[in-house]
This record gives sequence, structure tokens and C-alpha cells, in this order.
Amino acid sequence: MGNSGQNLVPEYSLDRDCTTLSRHVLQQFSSFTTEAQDISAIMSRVALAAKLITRRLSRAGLMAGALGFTGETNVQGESVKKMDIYANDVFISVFKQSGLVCRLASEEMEKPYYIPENCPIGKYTLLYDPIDGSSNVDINLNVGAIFALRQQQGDDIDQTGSDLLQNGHKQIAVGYVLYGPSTVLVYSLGKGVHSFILDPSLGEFILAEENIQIPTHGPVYSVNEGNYWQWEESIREYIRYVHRHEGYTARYSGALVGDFHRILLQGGVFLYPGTVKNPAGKLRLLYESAPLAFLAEQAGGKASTGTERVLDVIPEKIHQRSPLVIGSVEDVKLVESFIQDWTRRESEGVREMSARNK
Ligand code: P6P
Repeated sequence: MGNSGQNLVPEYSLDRDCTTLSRHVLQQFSSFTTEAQDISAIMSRVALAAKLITRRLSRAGLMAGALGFTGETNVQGESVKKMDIYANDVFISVFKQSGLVCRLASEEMEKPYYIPENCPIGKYTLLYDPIDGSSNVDINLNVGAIFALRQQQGDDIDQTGSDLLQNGHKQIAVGYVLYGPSTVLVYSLGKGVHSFILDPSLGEFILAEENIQIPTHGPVYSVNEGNYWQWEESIREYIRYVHRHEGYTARYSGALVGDFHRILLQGGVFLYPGTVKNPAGKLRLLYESAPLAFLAEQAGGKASTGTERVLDVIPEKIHQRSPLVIGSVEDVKLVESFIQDWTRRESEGVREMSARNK
């Protein structure tokens, strides 16, 4: 049969199918150092956790006892889903015998989980939210996981993880897993943002996109408008602005990872401001806002608390919350401008008031 009849597979697709996550991570390093091997092995463990959780999620609806609430409340004061515990235990299991990390700090555990035999100084700690958006789990909507890798900054005698209370620039590797129609893993080591799609037939995460860049502006604003009356007036003014102006559309899934992934690829802004109930917002800094802020900046975007760069914030406790405004540079700046204007008017008002009262 002539060439025209041959079913030629373009070479690039074969090569691309061989660009697995672990190979891509190694390529991020200039040489095959111990650090390169450690980070690649750690990312492979994260990928294994993602595969195990994907498998559970895809069958949970058919498994007795896999879904629903445990009846417990976590350190956040939130009702715990059975899937939260399962996913948390998966991360512990895949790292316990790995010799790769000393500690695991999770949204689901008040204190870090220690793996004592792996705790010489300088060892790694994985911080993670095992199932982000678990309110979506029982209704088969997208959920995610967020992770950040840090290195021990000194001894941790009291085993409270106090040396983890550092700003987001100390993150060595960050990423998230999006459990959607396909399972996507997005990561950065500080050299761009790269996405991988799980090929179930191979059991491998295959490179999908390298050096992802967030558009400088996008149409999406993603926020829970049900909190409108709990926000500062500056945020309400911003919301009224996007309501009145053409070119904006609201998208909100209740799961940060899915909402952020849309912003990463299409542009726009996600915000979870402080509310009357939670003045510091709902999202946790060390394993939600800071990893995503690192990704956003690596992709040419911006991440702010509304008044300061998220990556500069130094937490006072492991589960500290922070307001979050993240996404396209222009859209984050627009939200910040409403906060700055409001703050200025407030201080002018106070000055006028005090001048009148003299
Ligand atoms: P609300 C999920 O519980 C989560 O931590 C994020 O994934 C999500 O963005 C947010 O909370 C949703 O919170 O108050 O809008 O339901």
C-alpha cells in the first residue's frame, strides 16, 4: 500500500506520550543532582496519590460508605467528608515509606504528621489540601487537591511545624490536581507552569501544555456573591462595577481548584474576600492561597490579599487564613484599585470628621 494508505502516527505524538511527569521534572534541572532526583520522586508520589484518588472518585458513587460525612469536624470547624479522610490517608500512605519527606501538613490534620526516620535537617515537608471543594464530591462535580513542597528551616523540637511559618517564596514546588472529566496535574518548580493529563490507559500523566501564561485580562470574575452583604463596601463597589460593564461573566463552582484552573487558562479573577464571619477570608494560606499564588505569578498573573502580595505574607499559624484575589494582572489590579480608593476615602472621611470635631 502506498504512503497515502499508511496510518502514520506523527512522531511528535509518540515523543509527547513519552513526556511523563517525572521526566519533565528532571528536565527542569540542569543536571541529575540528588535534589533533582528527590523532587522528581516526590512529584511521582504526588502523581500516585492523584491516581489513587481518581480511581476512588470514579467509583465512589457505587461503593457503600465512600461518600457522605464522617460526622467529625476538622480543625477548620468544617464537617468532614469521608473522601477528605480517604484522600488525606492516601497522601500519608504514598509518602510514609518513601524516605522522601519528613512531615506532611494537611488541612485535615491539626498538627503535621511526622515520619521520624526521615527527619534530618533540610528534609522536605509536603503541605496539602487533599480534597479541595469537597462539597462537590457527593454530587459528582469537580474537586481538586493543592500541594506545596517546602524544606525544613531548622529543628522542630516541639513538633508544631513552627519552622513552616515562612513566606510563599520559600516554596520549592507547588501544584494542584483537578479531578474533572479528565484528571489534570499542574505544577511549577519556579521555571514556568506546566500541565499534564492522566492517560488511564498508560497510568501516566502526559504533558499537555508547557509554560502556561494567564492572559493579562479575562471576562470571568469568580466569587460567591451569596456573601455580598458580608463584604467590605469596596468589594461590593467592584461587584456593582462588573455588573454594570459589558464584557464580564460570572463563573463559580465552589471548588477553588476548578475556578482557578479556568482563570489560569482563560484569564479573569477569582476572589474570596474577608467576610463579617471570616474577616481573614476562608482560604488557608499555606496549602491553598500560597501555592496558587506561586503558580499565578509563574504564569504571568498576580495574587494579592487585596492589599499585599500573597507570597510576601508570613503566617502566624499553620492553618492561617488569608483573603485572596488571584488571576489576570489587570483584573487583580482593578479589584485592588477599588480597595485602595475606598481606604483613601475612608481616611479622608475620618480626617474631615476629626477636623469638624476640633
Ligand atoms: P464557599 C472549598 O470548601 C473551599 O475551600 C474552596 O475550594 C472554595 O473556593 C471555597 O471553599 C468555597 O467556599 O463559602 O463559597 O462555599
